[in-house]
Amino acid sequence: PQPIYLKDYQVPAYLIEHTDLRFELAEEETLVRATLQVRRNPACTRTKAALELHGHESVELCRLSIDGEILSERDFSRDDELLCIPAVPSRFTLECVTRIHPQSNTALEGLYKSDGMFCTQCEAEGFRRITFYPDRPDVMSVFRTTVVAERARYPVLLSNGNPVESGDEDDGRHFVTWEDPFPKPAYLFALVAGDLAVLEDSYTTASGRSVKLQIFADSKDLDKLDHAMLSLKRAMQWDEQVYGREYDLDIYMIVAVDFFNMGAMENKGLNIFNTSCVLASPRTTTDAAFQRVEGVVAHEYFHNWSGNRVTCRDWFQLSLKEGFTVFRDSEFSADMNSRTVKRIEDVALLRTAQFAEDAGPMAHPVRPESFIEISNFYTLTVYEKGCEVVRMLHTLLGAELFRKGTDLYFERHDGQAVTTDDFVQAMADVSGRDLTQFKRWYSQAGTPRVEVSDSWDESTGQYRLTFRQSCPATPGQDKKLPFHMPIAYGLISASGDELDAGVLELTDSEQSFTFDGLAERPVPSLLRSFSAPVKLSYPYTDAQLMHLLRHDSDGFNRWDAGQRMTVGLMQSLMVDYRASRELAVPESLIDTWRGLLLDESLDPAMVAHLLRLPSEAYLAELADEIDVEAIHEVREFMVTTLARALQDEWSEAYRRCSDDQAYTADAAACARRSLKNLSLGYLLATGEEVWLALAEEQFNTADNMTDQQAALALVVHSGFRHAGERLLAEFQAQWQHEALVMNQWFSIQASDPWPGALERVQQLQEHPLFDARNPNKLRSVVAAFCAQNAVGFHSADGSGYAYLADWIIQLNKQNPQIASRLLTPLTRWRRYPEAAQGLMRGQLQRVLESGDLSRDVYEVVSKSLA
Ligand code: B3K
Ligand code: ZN
Repeated sequence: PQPIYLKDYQVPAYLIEHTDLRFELAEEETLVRATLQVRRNPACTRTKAALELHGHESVELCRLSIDGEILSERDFSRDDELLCIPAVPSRFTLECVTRIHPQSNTALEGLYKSDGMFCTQCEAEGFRRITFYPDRPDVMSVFRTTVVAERARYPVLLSNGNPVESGDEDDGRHFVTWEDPFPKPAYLFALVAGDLAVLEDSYTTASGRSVKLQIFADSKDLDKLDHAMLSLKRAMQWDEQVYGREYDLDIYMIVAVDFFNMGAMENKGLNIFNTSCVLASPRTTTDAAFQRVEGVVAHEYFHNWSGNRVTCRDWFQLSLKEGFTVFRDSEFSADMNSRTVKRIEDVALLRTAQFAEDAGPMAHPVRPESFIEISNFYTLTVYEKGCEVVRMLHTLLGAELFRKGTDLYFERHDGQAVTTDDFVQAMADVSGRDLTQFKRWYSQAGTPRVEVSDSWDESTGQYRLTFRQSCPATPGQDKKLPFHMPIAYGLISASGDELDAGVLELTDSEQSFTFDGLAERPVPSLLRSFSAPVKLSYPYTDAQLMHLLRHDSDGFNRWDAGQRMTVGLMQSLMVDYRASRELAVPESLIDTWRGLLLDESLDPAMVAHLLRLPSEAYLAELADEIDVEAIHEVREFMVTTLARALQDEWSEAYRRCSDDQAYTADAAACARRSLKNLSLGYLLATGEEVWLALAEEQFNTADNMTDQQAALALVVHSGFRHAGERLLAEFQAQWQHEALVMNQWFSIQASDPWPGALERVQQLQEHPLFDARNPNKLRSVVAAFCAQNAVGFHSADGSGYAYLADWIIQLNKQNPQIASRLLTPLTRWRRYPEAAQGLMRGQLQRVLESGDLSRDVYEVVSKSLA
C-alpha cells in the first residue's frame, strides 16, 4: 500500500451536479442504480483528464452508460480502487447499476446490516462500497434517493433530506423517495431501512421555522430516548445563541444502531448513532454515559454547520470539522454542566491519551501530511488536540472576535469544501492579526515542552518569568520551530490575593516577561485552564502547590496543583519501590486531603476530582520508561494508605453525599454521586468487611445505574473476590437483556487487574452474549483488557501481547478499522523495558507476516516497527 500526500492534492476534473439513487434492498443482495449529472470542472486546468470513479473491489458492476449509451469493457478500465473512463463529454448523464451484499459486509463501512436493519456508514470512504462515484469530499452534489424494500420487514425507509414521495411497489414492497437540497459530499450520504420505533418532538428555530425531530430505535429501547431528545433541543438552541446558527431542513433524524465502528455519524439530516451514544435511562445508564450522550448528540448536531454546510476539501483537513466541532461540543457541555469539571475531564484525556499518541510511532500533526488509510487518522490528535488549537484561537482573539471570525468563515464558505488555512484566515481577517506562526500548530506534530523559571528583585519589586519552549522530534519531523502559544496566568500573593492576571503570548524559543511594582514575590499560577496543549514545568515547592490549591481563582489550576503534588509524590514512591525501600505518604498530604474531605463548602464534584489519584495511564505517559508493576503497586499503596488514614472522613463524606430523595440527573446530584462512590472505593480499600456490606447494600438498593455499577466495579476489583463473583452473577441475571448494561459487565471484568485476568477474558469470549462481529463487544472485552488493564496485558510472559495479536489477525479481514484501533497498546512498545519491548515487537512482526493485511492494519504495524 502506498501513502497519499497532501502536497499532491489536485482539484477534481469533474463535478457531479445531481445524484439520483435507487436502492432495491433484498435479503440476498442489493441493487443500486445511480444516475449522475456530470460536468467538467471549470476550475480544473488539466487538459486531458479521465473521469475517475472510486469503487471498492466488492462492488459488482452490472451496467454503465453515458447519455444512454452502454459502455463496453473497452471503454473504461477498472482496478481494485478506481474505474477510469478516458473519453467523456464535458457534460453528460452517467448511469451505473451495481450489485452489493450488505448481509456479508462485516467491515461496517458502506451499506451493511446491523441486527435486522439496513444502515450505512460512508465517512470517510465508504460510499465507494455502494456505487462508483468520485468519493472525495470536494465533490458536492444534490442527492435524491429512493429506497425500496419489503414493507413488512422494513416499514421505515430513511435517507437524507426531506421525504417527497412514497408508495407501493410489486410483491409487498414499498418505497420512499428523499430529497436533500443541500449539496454534500458522498461521505454524508445515509440510508436506513428497518422496523423501528420512533420518539417524535419538534423545535421552533429562532426565525420561527418548525423542525420535526425524530429519534428511531428498536421498540424495546423507546423508553431510553428522552435524554437524547432533550440534549438535541438544547444543542439546537445553544447553536443559535452562541454561534447564530440555525438548522436548515424540515426534519432532523437520529437512528440508534447496535453495530457501529465509531460513536456516531453526522449524515445530513439522518444521523446514525451507536446505541451507546444515544440510549439513556437512569436505571440502565451511568451519569458518565448520560453526559456522553449529551455531548455526542450535540457534536453531531453542530456538524450540520461545521462539517456539512462547510466541509473539508480533502481528508488531510479532517480537523477543520472535527477539531472545531469538538470545541463547540465541549463548550456546550461546559455551559450545560460545570465548566471546571468539563475542563478537567477534557484535559485528563488529552494529557493521558493524546500526549501518548504524540509520543508514539503514529504521531502526526493536526493536519497530517500523508496517510495510507484515512480511517487511521480519526485520532485524539485530530479531534482533541485539534479542539485545543481552536480553543487557543478563541483565547488569543477573545470571545467577541472569535465569533466574528466564525460568522465570516460560515458566510464566506457556505456550500464549499475548504481547508484549515481558510478557517485561520477568517480569524486573521476579523482580528487583523498575523496568524502565520500560529499555523505551526496544524503542521508540526508532538507535544511542546515549556520550562519556566522566575526571579524576584526585592529592591525594585520586579518579578520576571522566563519561558523556554521546545518540541521533541516525531516521525518525519526532526526539527521544530517555536509555536505561538497563549499562556494564561495569575500572580498570587501570600495572603491569596490575585496581584495580576492575563494572557502572555509566547512566540520565541526563549522569552521573558517582567511585572513591575509588586509588593511581594508572588506564586505564579501558570497555564490557567490549560490554555495551550503543552507540558509545562516550573519548580514548584509543595508549599506553593498547596497555596495554589487553596487560593487560585482558576478552578482548573487548583485541581492541577493537587495533581502536580500527588504525581510528584507517586513518582518518588516509584523510585523507592524499585529500590525496595519502605513506602510512606507524608502526613502533610493526608492533612490536606482531610481538609478537602471535610470542607462542605466545596463542590463535591471538584472534591472527587481532587481526591481521585492520577490514573495508571497518566503516570505511564509521564514516565521515561514505563514500569507497569511499580505504577500499579504505588497507586495501590497510596489508595490503601489514604483509605485507612482517613477512614472516618470517607465514611462521613459517603454519608453526607447519600441522599434519600429519589434519583435526579442534575449536576448537583451527579456531583454527590461521584464523591459518594469515590468514598466507597476508598472505604473498600481498607479491606474491612463492614464496607463490603455497605457496598452490597448500595448494589442491592440502588435506583440508578451509577450507584449500582460503581458498587459492582469496586467490589469486583477489590480483594473481596467471592463477593465480586456473587454480585457479577446477580447483575447478569438482572440485566442480561440490556446489551449496553452487559457491555459494562464485560468491561468491569476485563479491566480487573487481579491475577488470572487473561483466563477470565478468554472465558468472557465464550459467553453467549459476546459477539466478535459487534464493535461494542470487542471494546468491552478485548480493548478493556488490552488498554485498561495494564497489569494483565503486560504480563511478563507476553501472553497478553500474543492474545491481542491473535485478535488483530482475525479482525484484519473482518473489520480492519476496529483491528487497527485495537492495535494501539502494542504500538507503544518503545516506552517499556527491554524484555517487554522484544515480546511486543515480536507480536507486531507476527501480525505483519500473517499476510494479506488491510491498509488499516498495515499502516499501523509497519509504522510501529519502522
Ligand atoms: N465524523 C464521524 C466519524 C466517522 C469516522 C469514520 N471512520 C463522527 C464524528 O466525528 O462526528
Ligand atoms: Zn465529529
